[in-house]
Amino acid sequence: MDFKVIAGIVFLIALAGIASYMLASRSGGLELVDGYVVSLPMGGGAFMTIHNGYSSTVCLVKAEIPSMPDARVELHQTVVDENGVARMQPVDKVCAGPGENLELKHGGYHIMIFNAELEPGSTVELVLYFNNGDTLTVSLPVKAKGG
Ligand SMILES: [Cu+2]
Repeated sequence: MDFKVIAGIVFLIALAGIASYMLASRSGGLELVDGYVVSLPMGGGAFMTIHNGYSSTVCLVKAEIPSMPDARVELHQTVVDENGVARMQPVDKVCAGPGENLELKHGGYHIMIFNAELEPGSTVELVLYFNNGDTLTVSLPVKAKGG
């Protein structure tokens, strides 16, 4: 083999190494970017952004508040009907594509908490369950409505 062939092989091996490193560093899992809970008379609403670092779509399928076993926690979506009235409906899952953010925000998907007293200024811990078997525990600050 002459030098050019050897140099070419060395270059390809280096490329393969870089590619596998990039793949490995991208399978970083799920990470909370930001979030908070709004206190409401009957419970509250949880809003947050979770980054999906996986190379496949991941869906949030369930949420719990372990410190409040009586609380009912549902995944909701706000939809505007044909009369322009915004309503909330339960959904099975909220998904994020590979490398994308899972967004729970006002006017869209959110976590609804019933039968719980959430005190503004306190912190509430939610456990989030995903369809790939992952669980993510997040501590979120509780805010007053409009605050
Ligand atoms: Cu809701």
